[in-house]
Amino acid sequence: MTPTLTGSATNDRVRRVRSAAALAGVEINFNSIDMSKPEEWKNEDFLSKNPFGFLPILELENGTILRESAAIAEYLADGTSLIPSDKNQRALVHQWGSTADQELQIPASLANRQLKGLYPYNKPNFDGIIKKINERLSILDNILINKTWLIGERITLADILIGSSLSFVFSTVIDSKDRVKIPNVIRYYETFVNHPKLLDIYNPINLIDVVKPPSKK
Ligand SMILES: N[C@@H](CCC(=O)N[C@@H](CS)C(=O)NCC(=O)O)C(=O)O
Repeated sequence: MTPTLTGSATNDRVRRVRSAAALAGVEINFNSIDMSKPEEWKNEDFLSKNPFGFLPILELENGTILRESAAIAEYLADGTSLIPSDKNQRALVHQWGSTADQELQIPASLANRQLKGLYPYNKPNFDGIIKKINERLSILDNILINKTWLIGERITLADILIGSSLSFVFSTVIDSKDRVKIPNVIRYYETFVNHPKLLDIYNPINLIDVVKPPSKK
């Protein structure tokens, strides 16, 4: 039986898992659901199998439910060149995975929740988060000056984890006036999303043009 991934096609954590499957050449079923409507999927049966209640999940042949998108992506990429055999390079994959989540995706998600009214909007706090993300993107921009991929000469899981996080960051809180300052990151991101095996997964790419603070109620 083929493993089944559950989540929304445009969610970046789902995109990261599908990217790993596509590049690793592993077949998965995709159970496409609307993650933004938890009332439709977060029921007792779902929580009995996945008590943390988050998506995406990958249900394996033996019934095991795998959660955490980075772990699922690593599971799918196992045994391929997406995970280098060299011990140091493997550590670098984990290093970039932590950067993707801790330093980019999570802060962007906290800022985005303020924009969407899920958390109270606090301008100094919001601006502080955006400043930090921009500082990190600027460091990444320097690292990428002479590089196509993050580790060695080939695409690895590190690129999948960073690329998918950039997709979230660029579609939510880092707008065109900030993106223009990081040309190497943008070139890297475009190479990633235009990879022939990833094109469908990242389409449509909705880069945010101008971030607007929520209107006062
Ligand atoms: N660290 C987790 C995060 C998963 C996560 O936060 N999923 C969100 C959507 S992006 C979710 O399921 N939210 C539903 C809810 O909180 O009810 C991963 O990478 O898979």
